[in-house]
Amino acid sequence: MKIESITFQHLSMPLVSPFETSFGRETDRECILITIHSEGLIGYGECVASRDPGYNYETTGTALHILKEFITPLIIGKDIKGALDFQERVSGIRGHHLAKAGVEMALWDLLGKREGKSLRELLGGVREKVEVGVSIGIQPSAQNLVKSVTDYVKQGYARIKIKIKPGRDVDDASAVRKEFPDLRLQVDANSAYTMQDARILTPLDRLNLLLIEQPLFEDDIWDHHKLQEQFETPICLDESIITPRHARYAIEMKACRIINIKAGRLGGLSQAVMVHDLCKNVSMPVWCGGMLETGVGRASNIALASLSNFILPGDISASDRYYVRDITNERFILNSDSTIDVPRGAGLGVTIDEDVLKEFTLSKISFSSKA
Ligand code: OSB
Ligand code: MG
Repeated sequence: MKIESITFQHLSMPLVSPFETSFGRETDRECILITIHSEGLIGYGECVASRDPGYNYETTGTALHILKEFITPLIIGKDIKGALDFQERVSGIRGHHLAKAGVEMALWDLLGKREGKSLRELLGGVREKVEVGVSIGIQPSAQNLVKSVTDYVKQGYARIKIKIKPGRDVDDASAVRKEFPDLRLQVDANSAYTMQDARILTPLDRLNLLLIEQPLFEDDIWDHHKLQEQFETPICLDESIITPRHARYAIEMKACRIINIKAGRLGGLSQAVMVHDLCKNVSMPVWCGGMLETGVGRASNIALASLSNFILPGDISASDRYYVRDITNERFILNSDSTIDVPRGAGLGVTIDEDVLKEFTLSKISFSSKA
């Protein structure tokens, strides 16, 4: 695929409601839309970096820098064979996985459009609809949280994740569990605890949670192993798993029993599939995480979640849970069985609403090949 031009659009999308985690609160979500023109086709990708370096070290600012100054020169005007060829070309750039993954997504979209295959088909997905859940941010109070959970359960979500942080953990989770004794419930700490204060979380073990996500440092694997030994509830790693190699470390160290797969964090869909396969080989369940994606990244997540070892419901919700107006013409809706249909169109299977895109664009820059 000859890369004739590449465009980066820095977006700020107003969220339906603020999203608060242990590392901060967002009312508008920033991201970067990547558009690649190649041989008469247009591929779209979403870089899921946020405005602040709270989830990991990348931001929309660092991602734009890496995309413009380092990734673009390696691919513009070049004939890129596919995701692995792309990974090879950018292998000299250390880290910056969110930036790389956004471009890889656009390449998959192009590849699918060229071959007339959906991303699900290209990746080897086995499901036509995927089980989903909702990730609820920290609310003003436990009471507010229970109300929010109630609303989402009424809408049809059969799995709920709640964000926790020190001071807002056991009581919040217990309040939800009390109201919903049988709900598939999990918690996500986003690295907010040290080994010492993780002791506070011991009562969570009696709440029949699906998992406890990333309690300790974002670069830790070993202490999660020690913590897992103290808990019956599976520990799930998100932030710590940044390469297939880290997934192997976590498996070998018994640092977790479940992995949250995000293509962005791993540097691309190709790497996400590798982690999926590694986990499948050792019968470790995985699920698809989310980064409040627009319809572009959401289409990618849903296709990824159709792979066979995505056994647990993903952090993939309907479009209306995030945005009143999205940049794709297609909106994702929740089926009555808490699933979302996997897109069938070629590539990501989505098209762009140019008016909405324009409205939410903060800046735009394009590079074209000279040849
Ligand atoms: O840790 O899973 C996370 C959103 C932004 C950054 C990190 C995380 C999240 C979510 C949102 O939990 C999941 C979603 O997209 O619905
Ligand atoms: Mg997480």
